[in-house]
Amino acid sequence: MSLPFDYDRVAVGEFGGTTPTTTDFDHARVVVLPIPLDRTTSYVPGTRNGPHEILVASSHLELWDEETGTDVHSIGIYTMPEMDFPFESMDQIVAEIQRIASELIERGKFPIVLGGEHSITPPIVAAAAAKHPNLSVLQLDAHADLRASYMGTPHNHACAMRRVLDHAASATQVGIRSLSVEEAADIPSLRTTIFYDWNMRKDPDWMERVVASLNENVYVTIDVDGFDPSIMPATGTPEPGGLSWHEALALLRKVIEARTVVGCDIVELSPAPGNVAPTFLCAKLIYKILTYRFGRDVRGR
Ligand SMILES: [Mn+2]
Repeated sequence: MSLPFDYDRVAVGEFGGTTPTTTDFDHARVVVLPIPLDRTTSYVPGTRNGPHEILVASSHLELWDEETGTDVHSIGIYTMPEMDFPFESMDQIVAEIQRIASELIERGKFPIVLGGEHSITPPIVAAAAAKHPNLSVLQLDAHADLRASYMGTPHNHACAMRRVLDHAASATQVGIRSLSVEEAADIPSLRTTIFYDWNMRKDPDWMERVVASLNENVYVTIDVDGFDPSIMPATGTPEPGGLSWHEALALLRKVIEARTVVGCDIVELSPAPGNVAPTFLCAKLIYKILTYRFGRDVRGR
């Protein structure tokens, strides 16, 4: 077994805990990559604890999915050690994330990346776009994240989707309900389709329109603040409104069935002491995504 980085770190835990079927890196179809980056968070920090807490929560998941009649865990889910950041600059961090993501994707792994702040997404998209032509990025988020620069850096989490557009062919942004005057002015010139939270549900076919906006290959980035803060209060920049659990699942299932989803990240969870529900939501969301994406392969065995 050879891992794509040589940090002398102990794994923080396996996604799903101790499952009946375990796998090693070489045989895994899915690789969970924990990236506890928490450098540019602007309001309440704490995303550095997200990956560890999601992995702990995941050990309490039931493996059976009653919606699809599937237990997807045997597809081979391998959890990497947490990434370490012995670097001064965001440029170095971004380059290291891209190097590792490239290696995972080149080896045919389906990456599930756990943040950490949203600035981890652009280098993963860069790696995915190098492998998968005409890549679209589907973002679930409260914030447009389209600033050219913020707090003195183009790698701030508030710039994540602007940087994504440096690499991806297009973006589709869902649940958006917070953006600056400058972002609003820039949007018409950017390769993005935005589904604003205030009006997206007025069309009963809005999920089909999301799917129609996406190219064949799709990378999914889920900022947990895209969810309604009544079910997701554990994030640094909450916004009222947002997606329900069932809306998010229905949308993700439609996209996964209609397009080729090549990878995914869940970012901006800032675990709240005493309230495990938001953290468990993230663990369950990942398992649901894997069920939709790979459940058919398990059932076909
Ligand atoms: Mn956000």
